[in-house]
Amino acid sequence: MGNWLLILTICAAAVQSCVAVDRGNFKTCDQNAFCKRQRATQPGNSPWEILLDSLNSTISSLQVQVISSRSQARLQLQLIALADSTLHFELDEVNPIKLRYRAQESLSGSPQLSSLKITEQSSDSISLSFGGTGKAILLVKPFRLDVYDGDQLVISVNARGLLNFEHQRVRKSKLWEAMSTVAQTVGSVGSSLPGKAYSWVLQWLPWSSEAGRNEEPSSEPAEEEMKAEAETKHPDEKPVEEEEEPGLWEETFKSHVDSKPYGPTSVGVDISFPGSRHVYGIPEHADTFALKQTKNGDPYRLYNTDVFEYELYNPMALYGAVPFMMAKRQQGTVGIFWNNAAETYVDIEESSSGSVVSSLMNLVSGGGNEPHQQTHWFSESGIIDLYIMIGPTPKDVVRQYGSLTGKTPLPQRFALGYHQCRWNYNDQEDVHSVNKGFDLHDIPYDVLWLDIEHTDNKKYFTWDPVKFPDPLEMVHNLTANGRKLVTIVDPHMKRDSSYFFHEHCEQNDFYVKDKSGKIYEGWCWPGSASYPDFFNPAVRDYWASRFALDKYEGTSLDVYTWNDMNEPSVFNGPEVTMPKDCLHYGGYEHRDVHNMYGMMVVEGTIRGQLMRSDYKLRPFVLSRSFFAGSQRFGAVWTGDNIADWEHLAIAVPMLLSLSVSGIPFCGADVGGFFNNPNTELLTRWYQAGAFQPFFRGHAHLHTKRREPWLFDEQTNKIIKASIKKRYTYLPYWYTLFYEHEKTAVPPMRPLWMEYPQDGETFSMDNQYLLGDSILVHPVVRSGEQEVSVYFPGVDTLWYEIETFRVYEAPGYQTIPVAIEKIPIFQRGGTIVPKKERARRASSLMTKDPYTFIVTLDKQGKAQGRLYIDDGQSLEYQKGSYITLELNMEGHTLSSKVTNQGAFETPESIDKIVIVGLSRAPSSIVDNTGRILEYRYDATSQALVLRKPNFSVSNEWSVNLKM
Ligand code: NBV
Repeated sequence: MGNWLLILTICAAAVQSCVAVDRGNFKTCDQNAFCKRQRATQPGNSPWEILLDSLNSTISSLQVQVISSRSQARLQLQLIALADSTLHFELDEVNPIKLRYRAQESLSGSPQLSSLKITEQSSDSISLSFGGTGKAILLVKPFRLDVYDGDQLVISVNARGLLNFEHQRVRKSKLWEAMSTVAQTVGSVGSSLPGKAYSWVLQWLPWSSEAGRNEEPSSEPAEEEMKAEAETKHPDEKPVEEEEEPGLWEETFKSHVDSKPYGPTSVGVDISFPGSRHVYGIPEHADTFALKQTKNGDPYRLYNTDVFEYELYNPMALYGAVPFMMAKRQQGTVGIFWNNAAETYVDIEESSSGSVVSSLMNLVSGGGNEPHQQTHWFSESGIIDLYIMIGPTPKDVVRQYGSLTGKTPLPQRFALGYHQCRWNYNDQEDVHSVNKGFDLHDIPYDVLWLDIEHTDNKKYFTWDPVKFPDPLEMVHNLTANGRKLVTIVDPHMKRDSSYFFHEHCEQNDFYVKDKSGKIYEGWCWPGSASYPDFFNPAVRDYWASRFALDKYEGTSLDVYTWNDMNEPSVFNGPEVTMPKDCLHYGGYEHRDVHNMYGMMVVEGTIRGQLMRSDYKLRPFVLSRSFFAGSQRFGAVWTGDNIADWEHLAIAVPMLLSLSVSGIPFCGADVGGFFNNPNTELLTRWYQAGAFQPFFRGHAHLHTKRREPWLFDEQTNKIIKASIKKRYTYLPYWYTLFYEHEKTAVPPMRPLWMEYPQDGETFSMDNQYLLGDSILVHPVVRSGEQEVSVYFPGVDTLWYEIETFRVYEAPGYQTIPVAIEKIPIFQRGGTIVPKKERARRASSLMTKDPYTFIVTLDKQGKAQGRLYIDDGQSLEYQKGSYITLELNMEGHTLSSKVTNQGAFETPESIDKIVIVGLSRAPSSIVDNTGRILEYRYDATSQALVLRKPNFSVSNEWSVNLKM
C-alpha cells in the first residue's frame, strides 16, 4: 500500500500532530524527465521556421507548416479566428506515428468561427486581422506569433524561442530491430510482406517519418514505393538520432516505473505578455492570487493529485487543474487557455529590461522598457492547443473564456445555502439529532452530507444496512423541513464479486486497463479497487443510469451527490494516482487524459441526476477534482485544508483563482478539515465562509464534533448570526449566479475586475467583491482588533452594512473588527436585494418578502437588479423567471420588470432602506398616489420605508418629496 497509507494511519491515530505534506510522495521538476528537458530548452535559439509554400487559408483559418532546421521535423500550424476576439492556435506533428490526444471535452461545444484575413504577406511575415481589433503577425524565421489588440502588442508566442515539440520517434533498440527486419524481409520475401505490417515498420523509420509527413498516418504507402524506399536506405546508413538520455523511454519514481511506450512526446512553448506585470489563474495551487516568479524554484504544476495536508505558498499541484491564465496590464487584460489534459507545468519569469520580448515591445510599441511577465508552458503529451483571448477588459476575457469552456448553470437555490458535513455522521440517529439540533438552536441549514462511512463497506450506491437501515425515512425527516441530503459517490470501485457495480464493469469491459491491457487494480478506501473508464461514453451512461431512483435505493429527488477522490486518488499509485501508462478508451494513455478524469466522472453524475428527474430539476454535484470545463457540471472545493489561520487566509486567493478561471461555484471547508479549530478561528471561518460562494462546514473523522451549539454561548451566537446573514443575502447570491450564467462574470471577483485600472488592487489577496456591490474583507488573523480595508473607486462611497457608516474611496481606512464583526461594505450607487428573515432552510423562504438596500452615490443615484424563479427547476431556461431593474434617481426609486415569463410568485417588497440621504423627505408617495410611512435616522442617514408591499411582478415607483 506504500507510504501513503502508513502516513494516513499515523495521522488518523494522532491527527493533531500530523501537519505537513510528505513532499517525497510528489515529484519535483528535477524528478520529472520531461519537465527537466523542457526547462532546459535554451532561449534565443529557435530552429523553427515557417514553410511559406505550404500556406493555405480559408475565410476563418490559416494552415501552414513549421519546420525545424535542426531535426527537419515538421509541425502543422493552424490559426483559427473565433468569435469574440479569440484566436485559436494549434500545433501538431505532421503525420505522427500515433495520433496525439486532443482535449475536446473541456469545450462546451464547437467554438463559433469568425473571419481571419491575411492583410499582408512577405518572405519574412504574414499579417492577419481577426475579431474587431485583433491583429496578428506570424514571423517566418524564427517562427513566432505576435498578437495585437489594436496597435498594442499583447501576447507573443515563441518570442523567446522555447518551442520544443518532441516528435514521436522509435526507440533506438527498436529502430535497429525494425530496420534489419525490413531489410531482411524486403530482401527475402519482398512483396509477400502484408501491406499493413510493411507500413507499420516503415513509419517507425526516421527517413520514412520525415518523408511521409504529408500523408495521413493511416494511409498505406504503395507497396512498390515502400520497397524502393527500404532498398535505398540500408541499415548501415545510420540515421541521425539523439543519444538516449535517461527518462525518455522509461522513468522511475520511488518504486513506480512508468513504461513510456511512446517515448518522449512533450510539447512546450513560451508565451509572453508585453505590458503585463501581473498574471493570475492556473488553479489549483495554494498560493498567492497574483502568481509568483518561478525562476528559483519549481514551476507551477498542474497534475491532479490527492495531496495529504497540503502546504501553502508553493507551486505544488493539487486536486484540480485549469490551464487558463489572465494577464493584466494597466490598460488591458488578455487570457490564454492551454487546452491540454496531460501533466503540465508553467514557469513564470519577469522579463528583465533588454530581454528579447522587451526589445521587441519597444520596437513595435515604442513603449518604455517596462518589465513584464514571460511564461513557459509545457505538457507531457498531447498537442499545443492554445486559445488566445484579447479582452480587453477582465470581464471581456472571462466572457471569451466562458464561451469556449462554458459557464456554471444557475444552481438550485438550496445549493447556495449552508451545508453541514462531517466525516462522518455515524448513523440515522446521528443525522436525526444533528438535524434537530439546527432547529432547536434556530440555525438555518439546507443540506446534510454523508461521507464514505454511510456505505456498505465502501461500495458506492449502497448503504450500511446496520447504521442506515431506512435511508428513505431519514431523507423524509430532512425534507420535512425543506432540507436535502448529499451522499458521497467516489469512482474507486470495490473489487468484490458480490458488488453489482463491479460485476457489471467486469462483464462490460468498463474498467481502465493497465499497460499490459489487464484491468487496472489500485488500492483505495474499499481495499482493492478498479476505476471505471469515464472516457468511454458507455461507462458514463452506465454510471448515470445508477442514479435512477429505482436503482440507487434509499434515495429520492432530494438526494444529491459528492464526487470525491476523482483525481483519481490511488493510495498505492505513483504520486497517489493512476500510473500514466494505464490505458483508456480510444487507445489513449492515462498520461494524455489524466487532468480530465475527475471532470468526466462528474459529467456522468450530472447526467444521472438530470435523467432521474426527467430533465426537470437542476442537478447538484460537488467535485474535488476538476479541469477547464468542470464549471459546466457544478461546484468544487479546495479539498483537505487544515484548521489554522493560514488556511483560512489562503481560501481567498484560492477561490479568486478559481473564480477568474471560469469556476465560480467554489468554497473551502469551513473550520478546516484536519485538526480542531479554536473558537475564535471557527467563528472567523464561519464569518468568511458566509460570504464565499460554496458554504460548507466539514471536518475529518478524528476531529471533535463541531456543530455550532457545542461551543460556548458567544461562539454559537456569532456562528448562528453569520449563517443567518448568509441567508439574508441569498436573493443577491442567486441573482449573481443567474448573471454568471449569462455573462460568465463570477460572483466572487477580484477588485480589479470592477476597477481594472486601479494598480493598488492588482496583487490584493485579502479582500474581494461579491458582484459589483459588496466588498468583503474577512478577518483571517488571530486576535485581530482592526483591519485596514482598501476602498476602490474614484469619488465612490462605501457603506458598512450594519451601521451604514460611510467611507470615501479610493484609499485605506482602519476598520474595527470586534469578534462579532464581519467587515462588509455596500458600494454607494447600488441596490442589493435581501430577505431579512432567515428561516430553517432556504426553501422555507421562497414566499417571504424582499428588502431592498439602496445605498446612494454622491449624486443620489443607485441601481440594482433582482432575479427570481422557482429555485429548483430547469423552467428558467425556457424563460420562466422574473427580472427587475431597480433605479433611484432624482429622489425617485422605481422598479421595472425586464422579464416576466410564465412564472408567478406571491413575493412582495415589504421594506426599502435608502442610505445616504442627508435629510428626511417631507413625504413619500408611490406611483398610485399612496402616501407611504417611513422612519429617518439622521445619524446613519438612513430612511426605512416600511410595508410598501409592492408585488415583485408589478412596476412601481416611490418619490421622496424633499
Ligand atoms: O471521504 C473522506 C474524505 C473526505 O471527508 C474529504 O472531504 C475528502 O477531501 N476524503 C477526502 C478522503 C480521505 C481524506 C484523508
